[in-house]
Amino acid sequence: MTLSQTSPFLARLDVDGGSVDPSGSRTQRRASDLRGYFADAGALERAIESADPVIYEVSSAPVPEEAGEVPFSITTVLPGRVGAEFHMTRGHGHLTAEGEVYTGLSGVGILVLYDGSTVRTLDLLPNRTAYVPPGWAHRSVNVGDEPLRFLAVYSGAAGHDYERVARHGMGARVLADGSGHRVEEDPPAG
Ligand code: S6P
Ligand code: ZN
Repeated sequence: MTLSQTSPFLARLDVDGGSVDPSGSRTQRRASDLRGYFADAGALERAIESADPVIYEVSSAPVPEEAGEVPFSITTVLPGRVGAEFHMTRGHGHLTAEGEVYTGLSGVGILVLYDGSTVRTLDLLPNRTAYVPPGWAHRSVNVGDEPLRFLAVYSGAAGHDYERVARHGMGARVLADGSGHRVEEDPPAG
């Protein structure tokens, strides 16, 4: 058995600040990083021109993305919309057949899962853990008025495939509907 180069450690989850302490990296995605992801491209360009807001950020624990390791991170999706579509992550699948768990920390969200033909949605809520089976692409959407925060725990061997979602989408979009939301089919073009 290979011993990890990572020493055992205890991390503090700063839910209000959306960070893991100690933190390995913190990544911000602004509207300008998300061209091509939202249905209303015009609304996205207007958002970029006005303030280029942060849509989401990820604070990761200092765990290497290597086989055998178990990285974890807090994602914060800020509240808001681009046109009718709620703020969301880019979404990705894993490069290997590895699952993942998401545990809600604060706010109200929808986890969209897509296996290439079937769409499933799960509520992302505090004290609920959503299971992402191997082979399902996943995207998190903030449908509330507060920041959506969740803890993701995944295999260091998983890798991230952004290409498939960037090209073919997630099979559905989460849109505002009155004071609530609705999930609309978004089949891949062609
Ligand atoms: C990693 C895990 C999350 C996401 C994060 C941002 O496997 O699913 O940490 O990376 O929520 O989403 P995305 O789609 O930009 O990686
Ligand atoms: Zn993932």
